[in-house]
Amino acid sequence: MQSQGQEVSVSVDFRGEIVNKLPLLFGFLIVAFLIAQVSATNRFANPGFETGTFSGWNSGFTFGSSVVSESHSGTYSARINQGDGLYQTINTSNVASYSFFVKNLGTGNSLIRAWNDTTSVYYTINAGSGWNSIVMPLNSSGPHILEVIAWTGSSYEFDDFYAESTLNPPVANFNASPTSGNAPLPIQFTDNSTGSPTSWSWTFGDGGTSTAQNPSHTYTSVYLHG
Ligand SMILES: [Ca+2]
Repeated sequence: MQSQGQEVSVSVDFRGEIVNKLPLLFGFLIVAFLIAQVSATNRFANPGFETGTFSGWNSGFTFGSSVVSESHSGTYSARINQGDGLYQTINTSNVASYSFFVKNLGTGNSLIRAWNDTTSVYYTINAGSGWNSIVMPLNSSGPHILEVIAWTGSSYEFDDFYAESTLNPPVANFNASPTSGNAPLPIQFTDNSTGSPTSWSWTFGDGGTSTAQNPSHTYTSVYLHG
């Protein structure tokens, strides 16, 4: 029902992990670890609310919405009256859900409506229940429209919107060559992870670490790693 929206960056924040057991090296077992991660720089939290405005959000209806100083966290939250809504478009392919907190300010249990790319999902928010945590699954690859509407009841407050990425998480994988030899032994580690990781965290088992994608590490002495 929305024909336009602002694009914002969205976050991704997850990790995969694998343990690769190298063959016996110098007669001892060396274990190297790789954690492949996707950058978390795109995560966003209720943009605009904490500045006291709706910056970054579009209101599909013009009546009744306000940013108020009562808040779930930070300084402000968004107050939405019945029939009003908020939405924004996030142009990313790596978001599996978004989450937010909502409080029913009315006296009866009532409904909010959220959009999950293809259909509306209704959540009953009980009066007097305080802040409710909602996780809204998304079911397409994006871009996504994050949308909430105060469907029935009187008014609600919303706060702390997060886009969460668990879709297509990276799966860490790597190989190493050579896997045996005399010290000092330089070993080339090659990242074979899937899921387009943007950062890597290597632990070589002898106290050495690296954040390079394809690091070389020289084992200078025998080291036993449990
Ligand atoms: Ca807040």
